[in-house]
Amino acid sequence: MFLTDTICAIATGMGNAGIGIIRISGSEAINIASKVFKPANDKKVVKTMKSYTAAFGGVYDGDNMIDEGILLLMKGPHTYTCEDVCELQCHGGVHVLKEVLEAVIKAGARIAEPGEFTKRAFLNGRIDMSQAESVMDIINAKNDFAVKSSLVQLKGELKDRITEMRDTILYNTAFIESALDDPEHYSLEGYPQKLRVIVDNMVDNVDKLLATYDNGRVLKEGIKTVIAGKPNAGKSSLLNLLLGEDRAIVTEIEGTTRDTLEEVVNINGIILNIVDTAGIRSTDDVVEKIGVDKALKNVDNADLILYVVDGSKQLDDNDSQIISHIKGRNVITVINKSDLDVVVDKLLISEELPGDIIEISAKYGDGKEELYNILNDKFFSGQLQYNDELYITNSRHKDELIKTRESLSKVIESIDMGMEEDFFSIDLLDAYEHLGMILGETMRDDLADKIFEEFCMGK
Ligand SMILES: Nc1nc2c(ncn2[C@@H]2O[C@H](COP(=O)(O)OP(=O)(O)OP(=O)(O)O)[C@@H](O)[C@H]2O)c(=O)[nH]1
Ligand SMILES: [Mg+2]
Repeated sequence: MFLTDTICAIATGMGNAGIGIIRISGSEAINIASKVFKPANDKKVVKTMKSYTAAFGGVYDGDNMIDEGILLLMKGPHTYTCEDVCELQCHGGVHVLKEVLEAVIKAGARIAEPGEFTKRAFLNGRIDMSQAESVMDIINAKNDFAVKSSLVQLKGELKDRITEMRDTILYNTAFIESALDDPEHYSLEGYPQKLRVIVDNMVDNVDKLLATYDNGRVLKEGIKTVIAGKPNAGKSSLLNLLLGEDRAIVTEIEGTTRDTLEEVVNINGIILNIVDTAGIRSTDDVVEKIGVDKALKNVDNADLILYVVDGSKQLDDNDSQIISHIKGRNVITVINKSDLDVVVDKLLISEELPGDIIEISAKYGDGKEELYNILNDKFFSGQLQYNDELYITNSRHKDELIKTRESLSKVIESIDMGMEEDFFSIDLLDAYEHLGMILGETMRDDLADKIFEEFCMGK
């Protein structure tokens, strides 16, 4: 990719819509726009338009008018890419947009690669990698939380915190270096103790960021939730209740659900990626056995297990097996069929599975609100608090923070072992590099390319 050429792409979705936007960015953007766009007002000339002004007119392929629309002209460096940017707002039909795009290409632009506009913003220094990634996160956001946490990141909150730590590291490595070079003016007397406090503090900060990851990821991507229990407990009925529609087949026959069934439910902003599974029991039926194995596999990978118990029956061997399988996991025990006589030994269950236990009737909907409240408490500690809090939601950032922490721990070890000061520098600089990876500063080009490739076209 060359930063010198001018790129273009359809920036809006490919479906029929009111308007569709072709975006052009680069040193030739205004020149190219002047070739394909003629203002309706004869007195207006594209090349002399002021930055951040618009004109109405015709879009042309040579002499042939192909659409009517608005040109929005923005001059660098105060644009998304820091380059000159022109946006042609045309009619939003797939065919017409393709025609306009072709005209723009004929006039000298090249089609942009996915994420290339954002990549230019990054390469031109307007945003760092964490901000670029947050742009993608906003586009892919599935709920309020995901948007809000990405906006915090886009504003540069993560960048600021990381930069602060990097500055501290740089200052200290420079100090060590100077002191070793020039012991007359800089004394290392008592310095390791001081450095230890500083590094401890940084480890604390890294840990705080890392601690937000699980919640952050779960809130952004949804909670991997598995409904599990023995046959006929009412698992599929519970899925239908949460979905508010008859999605899964429900019958009184044990073993109705044979395969897993996945659905997404949004409960007050919490996204549950729910899997309904086959009833777990020992069976000789080959097909059913595959379903049971799949159910167990899903249970093993879940963030949350909704363990459905048939409240109208005593616990049996199947229940004991399931209980021992899910012990110690994140479980909400759902005693179902509360509309019937509940005879199941709840005390025994809560001894085996401490944690939340609730009675519901999946068939009639009793207890649904209470289940929602439990979910709320579990994942938001009682309250939605995402105003300006910084969450780590990106696994790449998490991995780099873990590596940063490892390097910092080595510094502490070296200090405690009374090693020479230049040992500290090596690990401090490692931490510096890993933090730099989050910002994209110490990142290899191929990795940066990979990140931008995941973007959609036109962004
Ligand atoms: N009375 C009553 N019956 C229920 C309730 N929930 C489910 N049932 C009945 O229990 C039977 C089994 O329900 P399903 O939802 O198919 O149970 P399942 O756990 O998915 O069963 P499998 O797919 O076979 O593992 C059906 O006849 C339901 O109508 C409830 O809350 N009250
Ligand atoms: Mg079922």
